Amino acid sequence: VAVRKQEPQVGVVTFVIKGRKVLLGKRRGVVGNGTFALPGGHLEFGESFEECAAREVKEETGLDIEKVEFVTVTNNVLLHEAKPCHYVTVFMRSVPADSARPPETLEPEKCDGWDWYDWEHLPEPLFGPLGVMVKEGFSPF
Ligand code: 8DG
Ligand code: MG
Ligand code: MG
Repeated sequence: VAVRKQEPQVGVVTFVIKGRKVLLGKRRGVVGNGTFALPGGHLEFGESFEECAAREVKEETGLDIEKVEFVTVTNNVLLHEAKPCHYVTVFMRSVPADSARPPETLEPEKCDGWDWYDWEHLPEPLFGPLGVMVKEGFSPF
């Protein structure tokens, strides 16, 4: 059996902000199944963080975003997931280009659906890395 060397990967995830609300979706899959997380995914070769953020939000929700900016980076060693993994996660912030447009569930095998959630009343459980930040008092505003 060939054993693939495990290496850290780069995730880019985005707070899409509308007033005091953020866009979250319930994850499906081997990492963070059933938890609420930001739209995002893997940085592709040659991409800027801003490009990756906009691409992933578009692919996953159909929304276009503007004013994309870097917020913070965290190191996430997720050994207790169904598929153990290690992500350097880059958190970005943005606003929707059209605030009236509803998000679409474009990857139903990866997400149960997207919705806007008030920052003061976030759904539970949050996906591990996001939950830790929120518990520590982080705010994307
Ligand atoms: P891709 O094929 O579209 O590139 O990847 P994906 O299927 O959309 O990847 P993902 O799992 O949604 O995101 C990549 C990793 O980023 C994820 O496995 C762990 C890390 N990550 C965090 N926090 C968050 C978050 O809030 N949302 C998302 N989507 N990923 C996060 O550390
Ligand atoms: Mg993706
Ligand atoms: Mg994703």
